[in-house]
Amino acid sequence: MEMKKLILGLGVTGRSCIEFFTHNNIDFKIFDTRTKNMIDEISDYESIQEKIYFSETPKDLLNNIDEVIVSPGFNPKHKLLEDISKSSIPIITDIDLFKRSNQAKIISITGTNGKTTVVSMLEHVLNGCGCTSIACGNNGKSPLTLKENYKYIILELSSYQLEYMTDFTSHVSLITNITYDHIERHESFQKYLNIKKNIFKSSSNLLASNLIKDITNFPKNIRFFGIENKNNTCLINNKWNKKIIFNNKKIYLNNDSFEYKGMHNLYNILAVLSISEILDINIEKCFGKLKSYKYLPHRIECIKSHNNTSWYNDSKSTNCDSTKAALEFLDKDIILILGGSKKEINYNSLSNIINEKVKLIIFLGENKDYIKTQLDVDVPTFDVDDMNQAITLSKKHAKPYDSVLLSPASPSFDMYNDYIDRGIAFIKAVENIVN
Ligand code: UMA
Repeated sequence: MEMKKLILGLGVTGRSCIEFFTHNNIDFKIFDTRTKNMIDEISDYESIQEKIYFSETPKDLLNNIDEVIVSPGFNPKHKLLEDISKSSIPIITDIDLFKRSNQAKIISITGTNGKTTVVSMLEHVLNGCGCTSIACGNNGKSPLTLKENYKYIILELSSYQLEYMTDFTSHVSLITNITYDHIERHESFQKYLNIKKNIFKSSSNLLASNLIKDITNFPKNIRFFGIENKNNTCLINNKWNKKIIFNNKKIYLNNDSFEYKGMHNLYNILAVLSISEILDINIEKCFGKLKSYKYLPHRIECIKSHNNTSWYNDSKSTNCDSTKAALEFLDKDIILILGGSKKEINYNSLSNIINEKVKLIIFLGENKDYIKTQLDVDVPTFDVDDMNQAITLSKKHAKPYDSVLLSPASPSFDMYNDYIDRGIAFIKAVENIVN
């Protein structure tokens, strides 16, 4: 009897697997825990509907299955996945499938924050320096859908992907940073950290930020990047590079310089310079290309200045460290819109920076009370029910040279489809109310 593949989840990942198997004449079945009507654009799959199973697992689902491809968002505690784990059927990811069929050099990036920025910055620099490359993975583009050949494939990998990956082969692997996050899924920080460290298995060049040097035992051949505040020098591939220096706004190389957007982005820039050096790309050329990089939306994005008050959309922030980075970047007298859907986080780590820089907190989202019980702040607060109320209240309290910052330190799923949807709601409300 002919063996088949089983795809778990019909999102971006599952759809890219369908495309790949169809193109390669490989038979497959799909299972998604949701009901049919919960899945976007399901009508696209009418012609293969006999292959798709929704919500309930039929008894014979695993018959003739020789491999399972799991989507990152598929619940790891689902009974089916537990049964498969106990069986001898291998579980892999779309990334493993891709690696089987593509010979390009792989650069793998993970980290709690900054990974999408680093992959897009690196893509910009490599292409600008004549090395064809594309950023894909957790940034929303499955590598299985690539149609062209590239010299380098830059993979953004989440812990959800690294947890199930089997093929870790990479020319370069890098961790941007690791802080407390995704504990609901991984149960403890130690497990989350160990999953992230998987990225270094079978990698030729290992890189990480020096901020995480002491949090765990890394392999001996790892190289670090980072900064030293005392002498304003930069660390690239374990070497203090005296040619590259910085002050609180700009980074310099010889006679060239450009403004970086916050300390967290200085680290992202040094990550890209470190990788470029490993790839033998001239550092001056790489530095020059970084000057024309355009930061991604929804990350400390200044969307409006009105009566000398600046309005910032940082909807991408789903944990305390990214909100802390935004607060560090802005000058004080900030009106902070905080909160969203509940996740296990220690919000007290924001207390000091809030006391130092925030003049008013506006709580929006289902985790309002959870955050309040943890914060130790001496700042007035208000609760609101929707984005329009948040903006109306911010406008009322904003004075010239204040900043209004949406940086929720929380996921968006209580009120929005995702962080993009939440960021757009913020931008629309500002456009309508602030004029
Ligand atoms: N779902 C079910 N039942 C299923 C399968 C999925 O209810 O059987 C739900 C999940 O709970 C989730 C949603 O459907 O809420 C989507 O899950 P999915 O894994 O099928 O999602 P994809 O569309 O394939 O998107 C996944 C990544 N999603 C997750 O990790 C949750 C996307 O990362 C990634 O861009 C895409 O693959 C391509 O690689 C998103 C993300 O939020 C942006 N990532 C997390 C993060 O960045 O923090 C890890």
